[in-house]
Amino acid sequence: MRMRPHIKHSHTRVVLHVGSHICVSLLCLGKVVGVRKKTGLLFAWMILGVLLVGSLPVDALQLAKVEAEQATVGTWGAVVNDTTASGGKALRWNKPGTTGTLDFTISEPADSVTVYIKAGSSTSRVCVRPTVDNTALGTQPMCVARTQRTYVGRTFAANFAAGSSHTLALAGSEITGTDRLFADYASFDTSGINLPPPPPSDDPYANPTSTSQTFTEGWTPAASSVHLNPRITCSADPTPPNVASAERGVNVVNQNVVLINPQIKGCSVGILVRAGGFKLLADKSKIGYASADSPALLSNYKGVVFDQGAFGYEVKGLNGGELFMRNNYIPVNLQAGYDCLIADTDIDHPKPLDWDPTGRLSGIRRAKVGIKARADYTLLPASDRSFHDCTIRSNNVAGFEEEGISLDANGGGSDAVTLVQGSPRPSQRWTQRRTP
Ligand SMILES: [Ca+2]
Repeated sequence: MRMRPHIKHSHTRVVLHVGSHICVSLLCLGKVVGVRKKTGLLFAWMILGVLLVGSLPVDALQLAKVEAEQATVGTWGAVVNDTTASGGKALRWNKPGTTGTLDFTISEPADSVTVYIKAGSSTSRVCVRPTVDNTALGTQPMCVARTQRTYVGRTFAANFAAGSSHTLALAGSEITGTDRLFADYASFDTSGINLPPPPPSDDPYANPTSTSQTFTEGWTPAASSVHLNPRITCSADPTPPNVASAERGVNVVNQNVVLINPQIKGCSVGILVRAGGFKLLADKSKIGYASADSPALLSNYKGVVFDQGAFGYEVKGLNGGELFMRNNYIPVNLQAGYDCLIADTDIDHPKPLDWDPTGRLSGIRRAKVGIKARADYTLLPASDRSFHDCTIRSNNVAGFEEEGISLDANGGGSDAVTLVQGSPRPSQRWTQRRTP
């Protein structure tokens, strides 16, 4: 779906159009279309129109399960009912003892066995050592603390052939006094043998360049470096000044920098991007994942600015993550670029603050604009002064003075600039007057 500003001469190419395939459910075009949205609180959701749901990978794990309670029990124990156990039953030791052997076969080779045990009314740890085909597994028994009152599995490496019959026995030990040991079952993992080695993790950022490291103001990450939970505090000022060069958190001037779950506070500009391939990610499964109370970007005049040289950049969540930004005056500012994605942000500015005056606004104020696409004619390459193929979707923006998500244009200083690319007839020109 195509979205473009409401102009009548659709056969001319508008310099500033967002994307060629996005669906915008709510967008304040403000000055562009001459409609001024001014509201203290507005939630804006931008949802990508098409969701592609691929088939999920089949879980390759195959487990052959052998219940402990099937084994022959000596005078050292008993088979007991246990609603928390597999099959509703478990094997209980009152004192050390070894089960009779359990015969089993597996249809595929197995490379490990996992035994599930727990402690009962024990005063010390209890232990089990499994034996398969008369060979004890592991260099020593597996033990659980006396406080381990729910079944927990421990895995032993093994190498069992498929097809032939095997025997399992479980030897309980360190069971003294009132100690009690329960065994539920053993499972044989038949997924991993005689198959190609598993592909590398599909996490391209599994080995970050740095983790939870504190950097100083003006930090310049190396090209293609990945930083998990990088931390920068420019100042303790809740309303840093609007001075781009004064307090800059991260200088992205190298290609393909990735920041995951950052914590950037008190900067005039939190992240200034002037290179391609930058990614700002919020990964819920990793350390430093932010929240409304501990946001990724906090108290910056501008949070992240995509400046001249920025393209192919992404702001998005991974594993259900959202990028939390709180009390930034202009949290996301797109001035240049193409092939962009701004998604999965949670932006709010709950209370007015005494931010520096910026022309029109005066007095205490909240965020000016949550996500501001303000393509700057002078920053765009002369060969193609379009700001194109930027998708803005699934952002939750609240607490701003002007617009939640805004598409705007900066003509580069002139009161009346042509924003139509090509050579339109004068009557087809679309002009914009800068804010007085
Ligand atoms: Ca069981």
